[in-house]
Amino acid sequence: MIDKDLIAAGNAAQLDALTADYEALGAHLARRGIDIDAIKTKVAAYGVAVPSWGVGTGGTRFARFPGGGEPRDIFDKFDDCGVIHQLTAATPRVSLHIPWDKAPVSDLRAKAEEVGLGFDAMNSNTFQDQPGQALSYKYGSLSHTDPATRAQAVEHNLECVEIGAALGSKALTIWIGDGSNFPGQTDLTGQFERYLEATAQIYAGLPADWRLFTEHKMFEPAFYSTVVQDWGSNLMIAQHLGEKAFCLVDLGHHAPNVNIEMIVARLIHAGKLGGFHFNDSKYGDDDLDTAAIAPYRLFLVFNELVAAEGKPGFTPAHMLDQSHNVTDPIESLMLSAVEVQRAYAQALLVDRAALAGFQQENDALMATGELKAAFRTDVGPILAMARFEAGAAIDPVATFRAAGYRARVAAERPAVSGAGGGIV
Ligand SMILES: [Mn+2]
Repeated sequence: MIDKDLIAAGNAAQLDALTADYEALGAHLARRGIDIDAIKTKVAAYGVAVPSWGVGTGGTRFARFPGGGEPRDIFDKFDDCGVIHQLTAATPRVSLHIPWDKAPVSDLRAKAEEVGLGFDAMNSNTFQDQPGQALSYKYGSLSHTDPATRAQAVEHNLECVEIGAALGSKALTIWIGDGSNFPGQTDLTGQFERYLEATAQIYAGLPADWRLFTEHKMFEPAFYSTVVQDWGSNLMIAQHLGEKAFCLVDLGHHAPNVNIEMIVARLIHAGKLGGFHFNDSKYGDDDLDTAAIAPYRLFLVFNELVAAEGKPGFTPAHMLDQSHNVTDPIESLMLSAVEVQRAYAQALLVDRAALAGFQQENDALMATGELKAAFRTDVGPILAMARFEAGAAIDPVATFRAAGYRARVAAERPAVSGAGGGIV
């Protein structure tokens, strides 16, 4: 972890400037009828989960260039995730991936407690074969034509639930690579029905207070069709399974230019929005850093979420899901967590009564201007002040670099190669 004195020293050097910026922004927001401290309180209570696989250097479908000091196992990953939360106070939970993160439950619990983190949704893996696995997922898992292969995939998911229940997780996220690469390769209807039947068996094994998240994805690794291709298929699945089943929206899993905030609105209407995998994309499932490409789109998603705040049972799960090829994963994840917080804070600034009035009067110009006014407000001082008051770093990246953490773990952790990327 990072030395507390180092964080304090960095903060002390920046506190006067931050205080001046915060007060200036507070005066500006007060003129708009907004209490800056109320926004700060909501931001401080907001958290986004970090995926365990995100702290390793990811890669593309073509290659992986390992970075220094990459985590060797889940315990190293917990250390890295602990640093992210220590410096941002924005990532209180880690999302585990089985089997990549498999370890004795008591050891996992002890490590999480040591670094001050909780457990978010569990992630199963039937999109690749593991050593010693009896039946291959080459031609599918939960939707495979062979009943024994489907049963194996169901069994794996139930094991993930069992491990998660022992850890204190409350959700299972399923993403499968099932689909087809050629027209005619599969019976599109039969494959979907086999998936529904298998997933219902997983659903039946969920503890009473758990949620099941299914994640749609338009393409990759199957390039002609995927079983859970889009939010429509996903909604059918959630409605078929029952009240504990919800749809998970990964921002990169749609066709270019798809209106994701409208999908979010529709899933909210249906009571089936389970949560998010935040990342950004230019072309496909690029898994770029959140808000690196389209920060306004992220804001518009949060605009829908803030509008739905307070609805009964509306508690979507928020997680980052990125692949870091050319940056330090810890730095990317810290900044991405801050970007998600930023979109949330900006969305909180929208005058919802004014917006509703403009919409009612069909005043498109003023309505869109209301959103732009919120988006263009620099809420950075609110986020930094929330971090400072939580004992985190006013400038997380500068503090991380000053601490020399990467060099330190690089000396302890031997260089690793290929395995365990993770673009889902
Ligand atoms: Mn994802």
